[in-house]
Amino acid sequence: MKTDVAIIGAGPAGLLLGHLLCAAGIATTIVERQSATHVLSRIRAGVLEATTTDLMRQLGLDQRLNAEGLRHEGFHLSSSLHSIRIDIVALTGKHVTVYGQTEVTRDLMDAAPERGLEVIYEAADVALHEIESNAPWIGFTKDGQHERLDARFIVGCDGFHGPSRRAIPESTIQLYDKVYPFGWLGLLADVPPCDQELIYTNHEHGFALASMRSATRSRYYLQVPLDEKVEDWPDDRFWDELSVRLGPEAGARITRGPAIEKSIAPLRSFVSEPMRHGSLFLAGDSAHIVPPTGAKGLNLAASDVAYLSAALRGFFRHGHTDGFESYSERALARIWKAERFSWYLTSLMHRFPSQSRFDRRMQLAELDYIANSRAAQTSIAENYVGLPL
Ligand code: RFL
Ligand code: PHB
Repeated sequence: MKTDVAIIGAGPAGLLLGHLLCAAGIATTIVERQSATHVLSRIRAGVLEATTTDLMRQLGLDQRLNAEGLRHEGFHLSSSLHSIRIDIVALTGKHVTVYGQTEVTRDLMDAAPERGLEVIYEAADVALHEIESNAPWIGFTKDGQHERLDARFIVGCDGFHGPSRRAIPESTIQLYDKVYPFGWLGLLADVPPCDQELIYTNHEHGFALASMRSATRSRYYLQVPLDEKVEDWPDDRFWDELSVRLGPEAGARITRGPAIEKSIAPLRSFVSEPMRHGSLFLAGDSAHIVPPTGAKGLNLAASDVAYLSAALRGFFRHGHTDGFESYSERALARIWKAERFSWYLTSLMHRFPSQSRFDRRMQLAELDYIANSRAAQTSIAENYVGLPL
């Protein structure tokens, strides 16, 4: 098999990039380890920046997003002493859209066959070869057969655990890593959300987030210790704890219902740079991870592929190499700022096991400052809606 660009991974980064390249007439094949059903069963991001919705619009794949996406004009930061509404539209002129990552992925997957984007699911043992040459290739096993996919470029969109980043010689990359001493226990339920907007709260028991997927589907998260087990959190325990952490007002508006999904995700900040080695590019979670507190992960994957698709178009249409030579630097400039914002919001809103009385007063002073400063609120809002490309 032969193609121009071979993409590893059919998450949002791989599918978005595949569609953008296909639309530019660049032959593209995606190789994915899991089945399509499995990819769609992962419940992840919920908040889309304009960068991300613009790409769906550019592809003409925004019909369902327009019909079902919820326009959010603000969100709340709260603690026992504060209830701060960040009015993102008043502060930045921009809004965000609540539309699940699962739905973005479904829209991209459904449109792939009719647009000539080939996606090979359930490909095992994916391995990268000759990435330092101009003729790299991917080896994999499909239905027990060994396959070889030749390409001009390989793009690793295979998430944090995929093989692409590991194919780059260690001596040529720098890794930056921060692991937080807690995780998020998430619950999805078909009940109306407790508020029209998202609430991020810092309670003495730990962080909680009230989010949603629609007017009838809620998504909630609780900060839990890293060794916590989902089995120890029957639905009733989750709802009880959530109503304590959200406080009497929002807590009283919670509608309880059976969990459709419940899982624990660890929190981490991670960057691997540069994001190119020879004919291999990295995009999305394969190169960087943010803790979910700023809702930046999926949106960074989208901005990476916006830069990379423009660079590859320049190469295949006009033979320009400057775009792909500067890809890593351009993408990382935006990534590091999203890393900063996600780390900042995580540090502000969580209870750390090692937190001293002084650290706690710093959180309270910061929240007090935000509550009373338009400048501080503007800084948070402009990061939340997404920095310019
Ligand atoms: P993905 O989605 O992990 O997709 C990678 C794909 O690569 C495949 N793969 C392989 N394929 C072939 N061979 C191999 N050996 C392979 N190994 C892996 C995988 O099966 C998979 O299909 O990475 P991508 O595309 O870079 O997308 C990144 C986003 O998924 C991620 O950043 C976000 O979900 C993060 N995130 C959020 N981001 C936001 O922008 N807004 C949010 O509100 C938000 N909330 C969240 C989140 C992530 C969470 N978790 C579970 C970590 C909330 C949570 C709880
Ligand atoms: C979500 O709805 O899953 C969600 C929303 C906002 C975040 C993280 C996750 O910051």
